[in-house]
Amino acid sequence: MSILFKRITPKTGAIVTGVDLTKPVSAGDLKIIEQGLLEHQILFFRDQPVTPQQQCDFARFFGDLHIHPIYPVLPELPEIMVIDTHEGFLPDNDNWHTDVTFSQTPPLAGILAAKQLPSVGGDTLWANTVAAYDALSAPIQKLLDGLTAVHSVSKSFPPSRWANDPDTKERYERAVAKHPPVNHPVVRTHPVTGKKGLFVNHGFTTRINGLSDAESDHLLAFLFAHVSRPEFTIRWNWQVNDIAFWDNRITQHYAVADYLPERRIMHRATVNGDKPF
Ligand SMILES: O=C(O)CCC(=O)C(=O)O
Ligand SMILES: [Fe+2]
Repeated sequence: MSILFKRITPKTGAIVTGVDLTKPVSAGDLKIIEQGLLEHQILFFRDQPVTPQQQCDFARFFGDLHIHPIYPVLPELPEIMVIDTHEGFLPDNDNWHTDVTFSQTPPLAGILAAKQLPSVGGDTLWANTVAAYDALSAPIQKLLDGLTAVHSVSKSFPPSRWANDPDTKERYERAVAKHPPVNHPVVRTHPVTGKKGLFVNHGFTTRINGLSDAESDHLLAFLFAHVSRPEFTIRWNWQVNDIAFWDNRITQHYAVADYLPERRIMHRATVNGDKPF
């Protein structure tokens, strides 16, 4: 078997064939996949019924794994975050975001496996933030290049959802205390490819530093809308045992919440990343 990448759009996303993630993947194949991720930003693998342990083993080749401080995780393997959404646990990823940008060192990548799906719906979209940055005019790129913005955990994880429930309150309050708002560059340089991507997201970014409130609000609103233009995005219609692997440094994603009252279960392994520059 040799690994092949089939593009989904000209710049973003590819389907990978010729690899079985339920078996140890050779060092050579892992390198090919890593290169593919840099080229395509988001990779999709079909028919990969991985166990949580196999998912972690695959993810670990790319770096140490992150344990989410708020979201539910598997008790026996906390490196697996569980997104089990239904009428009793409502989806909250239906906004454009880059994962965990409330951290000083947001994740390098997310690896998401579809475990249980609604009969229809529950797609996920990804946006290529390099393509979005490249499409801006030179004067706007120049303006953004020197700016930083504030990212806050409570924008996507509000106390109204997490601090009122006695089951989640204590862990939530510890997470918020440990993660005060952080500053990141508005335009991030990819540490491997050197490409620049927009690094503000609707999920966590609250303010652009050095601007008035009105300037920050309007500029952020423009950038959030810009990054989600169809030209920079792909939409994935999941099958059970699909895996998506995205470069979290230069993408955003949006989980479409159109399937209630049906249930949807996803497992995510998350690879730690570096401080953005
Ligand atoms: O459930 C999904 O499709 C994506 C959820 C999400 O935002 C994530 O896994 O980081
Ligand atoms: Fe996410």
